[in-house]
Amino acid sequence: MKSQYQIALVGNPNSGKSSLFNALTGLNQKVGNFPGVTVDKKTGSCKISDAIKATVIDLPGTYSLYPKAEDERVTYEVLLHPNNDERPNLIVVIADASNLKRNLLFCSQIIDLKIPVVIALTMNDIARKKGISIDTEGLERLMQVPVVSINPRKNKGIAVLKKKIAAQYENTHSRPQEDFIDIKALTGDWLEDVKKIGGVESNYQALHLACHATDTNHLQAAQRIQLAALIGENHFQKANVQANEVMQRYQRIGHIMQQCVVESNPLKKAIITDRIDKVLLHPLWGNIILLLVLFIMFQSIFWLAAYPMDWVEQGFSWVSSWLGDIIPDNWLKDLLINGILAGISGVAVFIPQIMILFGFINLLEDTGYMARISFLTDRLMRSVGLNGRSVMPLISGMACAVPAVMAARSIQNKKERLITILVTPLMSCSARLPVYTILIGMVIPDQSIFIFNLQGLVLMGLYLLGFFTALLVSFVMSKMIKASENSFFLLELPTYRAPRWKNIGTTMIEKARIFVTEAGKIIMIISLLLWVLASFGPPKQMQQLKEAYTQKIAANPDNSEALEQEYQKEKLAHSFAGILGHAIEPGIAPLGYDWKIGIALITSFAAREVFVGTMATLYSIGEGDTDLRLREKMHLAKKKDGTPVYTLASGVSLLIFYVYAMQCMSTLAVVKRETRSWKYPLLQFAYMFVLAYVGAYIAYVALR
Ligand SMILES: Nc1nc2c(ncn2[C@@H]2O[C@H](COP(=O)(O)OP(=O)(O)OP(=O)(O)O)[C@@H](O)[C@H]2O)c(=O)[nH]1
Ligand SMILES: [Mg+2]
Repeated sequence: MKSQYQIALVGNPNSGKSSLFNALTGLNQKVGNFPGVTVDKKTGSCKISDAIKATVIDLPGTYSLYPKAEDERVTYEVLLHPNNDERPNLIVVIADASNLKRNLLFCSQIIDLKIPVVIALTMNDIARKKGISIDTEGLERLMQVPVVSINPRKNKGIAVLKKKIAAQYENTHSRPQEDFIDIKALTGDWLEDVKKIGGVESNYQALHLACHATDTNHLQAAQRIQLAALIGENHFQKANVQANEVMQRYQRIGHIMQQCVVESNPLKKAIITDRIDKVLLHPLWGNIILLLVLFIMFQSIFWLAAYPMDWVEQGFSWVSSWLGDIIPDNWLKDLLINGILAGISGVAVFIPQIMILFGFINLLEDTGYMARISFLTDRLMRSVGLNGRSVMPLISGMACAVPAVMAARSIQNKKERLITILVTPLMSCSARLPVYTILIGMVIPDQSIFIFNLQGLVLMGLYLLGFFTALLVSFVMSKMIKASENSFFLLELPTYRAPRWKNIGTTMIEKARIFVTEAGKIIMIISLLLWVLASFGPPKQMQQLKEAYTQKIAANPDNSEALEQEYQKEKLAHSFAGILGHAIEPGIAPLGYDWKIGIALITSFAAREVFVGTMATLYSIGEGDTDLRLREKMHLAKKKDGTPVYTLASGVSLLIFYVYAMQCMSTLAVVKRETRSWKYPLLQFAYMFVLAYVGAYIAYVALR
């Protein structure tokens, strides 16, 4: 890889880096209209010209080369780590033309690294609306690097950008000889010694080495000692130097702006975004609208999805009875219909809901409303020890906790980041949706209150329960964890944009595909395993059971059908799965669950959506009747004493268990990676389990 030409895309957050990355590579890196969408690096390849094939790397946005949050650190490492595999041969700095001054500050810092640079100006359309016009040629001359206007959202200007990149490639020395500002004057001549010790070429890189001498991990111990001595001798004041650096850069940028940027009466051009924000960020109306938006989202997950869900369900039950007719009776048929098909249909039903959920979240992100939610909720978040920025992980946690936990990287304060990571899995993710839906469908009556669907309201209640518990747990944790850092909330509010429906459509389909294949894989494996465990048992007992029922049926041939069903049930109860379920029954009986639910609880510790697959398999093996739908079979299920298994009490208790329990290996793994310790995932698992058990118990006792 290293021999290849490497191009890094860097720039301020939300400037369009990932959009450009997608335009260059044809990949589908996540794009969203708020700062902090990308939190990790991602590479792809791109043909720049006939001669050049390059590796392009998309990076998290950063405001300066002094990293404050974890995502900024990722970029910092790529650009400044001297012997890094990803160290670029060329940097494309993406600069937001509607916010040029601040973006040029970062450009100037990158230029001083003395790696060849091309500046790509994005958001020219927005700049134009604001009445800003930019003389790109003048800018090119004054910044002394190539500048090109592009619109990666619309795929415009990409060819010109490629040409400029190719020109840089052919003439790699066309970078400014002099620093943008006099860096050596900021520190003193000893910077030359820093360069020698660190083995770096540019003054600016040396300055960074001096600033990070103690906390950087790419220096040898000897180098570190030498640097520390040098810094001490010369009374190097990091903060002062940094402040001076930024001031001097802004001074020069001010001159450049005067020469090549014209703003026509900026006051008159209040753009639409400001007008919309007057309403959406209004202390009263803003919050009412926020609640309304969320409310519509939950109602539509239930309402809108109901029709396509019905079609999927009917389709599967049709396929399975058709297969039942054409395949001769044998164990393979049983495995196919009761094992595999039952498991798949169990999840496939939920595709419409998953798509609607992801579509909605995508809409919030794409329009720029997500950043407003963050702004509106900052006060609330702060009162429980979190930060307005925590809202983005929390909301994307409604889709899936894994990327959500990673999204917490953009939170600067370490304590707030940690707490956000610990509570994010309390947000109900899409994998819980199938469990919620099936249980709600069974124990909550399908009726309306005013114009609202009761089942939809309960669904929303479960999401709210998860959310408010997350706040409560944060509050408790913030009192327990000590922190010395200051907390502040700074978030740039992006311009509103019309959603790109095509993109939202693609995301919805893509997420559905991932859900089906990823969840499908786990469910398939577990269903197969479960089918084996549920179909076989200790041979001796199974044989006895078989003989007993053969005799019963022979003695009572009129009743053979009912007896056959009873036999199937007994067989399941005595199978290996049955034995396992019965073994844990005493532990879960106080919550109102039977042994079949016990099996589902065990299998869904790998991933929650397995619950439905497990139920589907258990009930099709135990009942043998393929015409009834899963929900109906579960509805008819009885305990030993003849009372129904799924009552309001046990149903709600189970719902609450699923709201709280940490049943997801992938999330635990990502928490381990992000916190770099086993302590936190274990803590998380434990506290969530306690919440789940106690919550479920209270619900069962209260409703019984
Ligand atoms: N109007 C307009 N919108 C653009 C342009 N380029 C990108 N966008 C939009 O700007 C938003 C941010 O784009 P991203 O590509 O996610 O930005 P990013 O720099 O990767 O952002 P982070 O990963 O958060 O740092 C998206 O809504 C894009 O559709 C442009 O030239 N004009
Ligand atoms: Mg990005």
